[in-house]
Amino acid sequence: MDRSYVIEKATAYIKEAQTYIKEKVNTEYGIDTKANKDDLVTDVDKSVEALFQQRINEEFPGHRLMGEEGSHENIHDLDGVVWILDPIDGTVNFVHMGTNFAISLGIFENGKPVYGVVLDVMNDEWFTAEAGQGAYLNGRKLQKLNPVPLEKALVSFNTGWMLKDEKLREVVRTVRGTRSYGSAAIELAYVAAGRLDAYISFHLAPWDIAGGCILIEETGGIATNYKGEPLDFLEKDTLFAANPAVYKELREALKITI
Ligand code: 2AM
Ligand code: CA
Ligand code: CA
Ligand code: CA
Repeated sequence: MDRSYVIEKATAYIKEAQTYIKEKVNTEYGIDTKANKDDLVTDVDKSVEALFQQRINEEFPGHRLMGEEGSHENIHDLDGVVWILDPIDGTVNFVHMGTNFAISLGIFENGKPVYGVVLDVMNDEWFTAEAGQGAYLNGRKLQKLNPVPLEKALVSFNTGWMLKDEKLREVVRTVRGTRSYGSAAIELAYVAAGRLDAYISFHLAPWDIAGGCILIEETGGIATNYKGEPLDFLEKDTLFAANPAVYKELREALKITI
């Protein structure tokens, strides 16, 4: 695959999608629910995925798309080139807030991440990373992550998880602060950028993490499932992503053993 050409085209498609989403946000569009009443999908999510499908079919007929809004149903392996797309990550934020949502894209070749992008659409922050080339925010190179002690860490997880777990509540008392942004892709990008020191989720899909994981990798962070196993980009799973020092201390605090 001609990496720089694919990256150039991917960037153009994301820009096109960004322009489209900015036109649609704060207008009337169709909204449906999926797995439960709080699991939203809009016509805008679907149109963005369709845009990528069309562009990829035209330009890269040998590549495949694994997107949240339907195209993933055809993907059962990562052979060849696969674009793993979340057309809008943070749909609840898109609908309720009109901001704090992302387009997340990871391009994989034979199962290996080659390129990742998380675009915070309304704030125009482009987090990008090419395998082995470091990660960037709006073209500026992100620094390798420095060690942070757990007491000075900002840790992110959905507060709903905390209700179920005393160990997580204990962590809340230990760390400097907790945050929850409602977009896994943005939270991963923030860990890579050192804005957050850890992000935990108990239920994510490949398209939530495919763009962000390569950012973490390229800034020296660690991203595994909650058990500490390597991520699988074909299955839904838990996620534990962090600054390397925080990864270790936080897992000890949560008493996670494999
Ligand atoms: P989404 O907006 O693309 O659905 C919300 O905390 C984060 O979890 C978002 O990144 C959201 O992605 C993701 N998520 C994954 N599965 C979800 C589900 N079943 N319902 C709501 N959010 C989900
Ligand atoms: Ca969704
Ligand atoms: Ca998502
Ligand atoms: Ca989505």
